[in-house]
Amino acid sequence: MTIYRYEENPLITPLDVPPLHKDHEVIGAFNAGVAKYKDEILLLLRVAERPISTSEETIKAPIIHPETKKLEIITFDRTDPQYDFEDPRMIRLADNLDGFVYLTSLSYIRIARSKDGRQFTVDDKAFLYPFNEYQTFGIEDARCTQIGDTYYVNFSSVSPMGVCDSMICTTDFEHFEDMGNIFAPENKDVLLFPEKINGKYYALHRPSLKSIGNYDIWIASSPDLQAWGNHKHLIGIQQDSWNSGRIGGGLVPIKTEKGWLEIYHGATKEQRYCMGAVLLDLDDPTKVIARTKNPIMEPDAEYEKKGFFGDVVFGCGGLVDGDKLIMYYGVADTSMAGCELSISAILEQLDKEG
Ligand code: MAN
Repeated sequence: MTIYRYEENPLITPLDVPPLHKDHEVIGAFNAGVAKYKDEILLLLRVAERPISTSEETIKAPIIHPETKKLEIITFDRTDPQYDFEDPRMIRLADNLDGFVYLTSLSYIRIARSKDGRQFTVDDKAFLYPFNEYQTFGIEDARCTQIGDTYYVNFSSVSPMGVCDSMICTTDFEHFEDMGNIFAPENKDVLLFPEKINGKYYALHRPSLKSIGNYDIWIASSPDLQAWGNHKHLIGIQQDSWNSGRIGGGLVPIKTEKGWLEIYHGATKEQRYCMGAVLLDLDDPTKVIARTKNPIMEPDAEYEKKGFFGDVVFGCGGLVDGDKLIMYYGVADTSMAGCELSISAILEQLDKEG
């Protein structure tokens, strides 16, 4: 697959984003949802801020207090044997690595705007800042679907109650209407199809199973974008491959002559993240027509391999211009990059490998 990565990459780095909180540093501006609004391209950035560390011996975890709604910092002693500090993204219980305790940064959604798609200016304020008790650990990884004049934004709400999927809608990217949590924990990577199909809305979602089953992609439908049902397993992880650990929806599905083209992410058990493609039936997107065996994109450039959490390409949105897919994607849980791919080339790969 020929991928044209922009010369300006990474397009937005943490250095381009001044922190909103005093004594904090921005460690990530990544995994952005994408929207075309008026004459601008908007990236709905996930901005991660962490308290600046003042000592090597401690590590700090930021949370929004559920009652006071104020930012609080909890300090851990790095030598405390109760905890595991191996994963830079979180603090876990040493005797139960699945037992999640705190995140080391707080994420929220901030908008970056561009006229040419390469030079972006980041807003001074947040667009979506934790606003309820499901978001005390932050808001992450937005996907944005335009239906008519309304933009629906799906994102992960993270709190000690789990990671659930919430939705807001907006018509101006200034104000929004809260549409609540549409998928219960643990679930991530929710995105809406851009139109009704046979009278129903469709969404992809990714339940994160803890007892039986894998981190696979599911599909659900809804008459009104609120009540989601008819859940079906869409595609699963593949053993011994680039997507053996987990998969999840990536870009808003693209309507092509051959079917709905979904570009999704997949990771190995060691958490190397690539992008793959799956083609779904135009009239019934619960039917899979083809799926690429090999990824369409792998971490390759230096900025994709090295960062806060390296070896990650993570696309949450794109723009279509004829045969050209402009994909904006998070790199190494740190920055944003842009690239262009040919839609017909992706469809050819699906034809060959599917
Ligand atoms: C994983 C990673 C983190 C994220 C948490 C909570 O550990 O995706 O970046 O903050 O989950 O969603």
